Amino acid sequence: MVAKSYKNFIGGEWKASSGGETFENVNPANLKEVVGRFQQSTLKDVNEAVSAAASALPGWKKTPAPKRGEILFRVAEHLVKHKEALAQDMTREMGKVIKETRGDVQEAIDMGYFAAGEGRRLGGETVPSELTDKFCMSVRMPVGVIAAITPWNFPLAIPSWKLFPALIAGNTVVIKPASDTPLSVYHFMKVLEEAGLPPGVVNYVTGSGTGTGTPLLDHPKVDLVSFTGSTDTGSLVAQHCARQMKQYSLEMGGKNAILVMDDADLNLAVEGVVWGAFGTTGQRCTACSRVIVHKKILKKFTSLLVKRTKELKLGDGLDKKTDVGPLINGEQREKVNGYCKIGVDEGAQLLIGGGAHRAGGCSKGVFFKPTIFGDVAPKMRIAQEEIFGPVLSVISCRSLDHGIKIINDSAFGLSSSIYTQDVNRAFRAIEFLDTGITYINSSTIGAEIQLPFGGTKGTGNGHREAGTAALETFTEWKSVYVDYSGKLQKAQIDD
Ligand code: UN1
Repeated sequence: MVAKSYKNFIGGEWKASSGGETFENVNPANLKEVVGRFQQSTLKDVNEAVSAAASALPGWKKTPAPKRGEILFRVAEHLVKHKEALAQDMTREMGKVIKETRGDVQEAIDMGYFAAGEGRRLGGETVPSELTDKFCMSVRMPVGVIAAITPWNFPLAIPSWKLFPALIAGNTVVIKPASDTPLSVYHFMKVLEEAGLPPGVVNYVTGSGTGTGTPLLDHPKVDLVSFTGSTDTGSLVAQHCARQMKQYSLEMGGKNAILVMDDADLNLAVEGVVWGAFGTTGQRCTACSRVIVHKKILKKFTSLLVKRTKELKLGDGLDKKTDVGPLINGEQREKVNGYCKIGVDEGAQLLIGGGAHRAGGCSKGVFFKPTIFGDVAPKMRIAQEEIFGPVLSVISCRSLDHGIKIINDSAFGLSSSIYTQDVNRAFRAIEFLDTGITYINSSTIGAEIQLPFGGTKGTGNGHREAGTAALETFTEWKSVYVDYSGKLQKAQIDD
């Protein structure tokens, strides 16, 4: 069967790339299945997309925010209508299990409704003036044209975290999705069109990082770049933006940890660790890749953990019985495999997994065995570097403070968790864990959209996505002073 070809969306029209080239999007559970062909966009396509976004900006900015909200509400309604079809296609292009792709679509729906409501708030401040007959307030203004560069692990949710808040605030957008998952964002564009978003408000160009992404970053009419992806690429984004003094928000890596104390409900903790480490095949920024276990329960916890991990069933994510789908592509499998070798060389003990999985119909795809290393020292590379695969390090600790210290000894600071029945320990962990998100008696994954999402240290550059915090990224403050005294009043000047 010839794979369907998908076009770019520019200025409200579906267009082939000016260069005439396309690339393949394949199913990681079966590399022979081509999910679709997408445009290899050129500098010319990018220029056209940015011009379309710039032309649409005045009209969209002028549209009252509650009206923008009504359109976004309709977008969310259409996402609800197409949820199952979107989830099925997402599993085909990305591999994660169908329950999780439904969750990914749901996260976009949640964000749509949330942002739509924000159209009737978009709050600023009114504060007193130091002078009589003078009124002071701050209002939010859009930043301008936003370039959204999105990853493959949350093919719809993460684009929605960028588009909905950007749009409600009155910005226009050009989005470039990851080349492994352009189909989910294509469907998003169809939904935006169906919901009546005016032409040019959102534009979609697919293609490679260098051929499409870099020209987009560098386009002088792009005012802000919102990026989610690897730390290496994030650093390049920052360098490119800095040259033109552009704004940028970066959401990058994690080395998230769960601390299991000696008073924890061990079965609950095992479930949380397994879900955090092997859900989405470990390919979440929030994935749990370190579990720090109190030495008193280390042996028991580890044996329960390995036992539970053995039960996980690998396979095609569309099969309802599958717990763990494939990795995204062969390159990623090489990387994960390389880290397993590093772990063995560093002297960690391989407890389960450690290599590709080809049995039981998995030979056609990019599967990897859920892997656990024991006897991991906190400074080992497998305990410090982001692997982005189903590889978990078990590290022992002596106390709460020791556990917290190990967790904080990381270049990243996205998500953390503690399992304990002791409220004092829980609050101490909330206070001292240096991460943007902390869970108590729950895994490191599963953030909800109404709270800020992001991390400290190398995870980001101080911005947060989601919640009302996202508005800080996508708006500029304007402070307004209204003097109704009818005379020249001078602030800060003594009479
Ligand atoms: C990501 O991994 O980049 O908190 C996003 C979670 C999801 C989002 C993850 N709601 O795990």
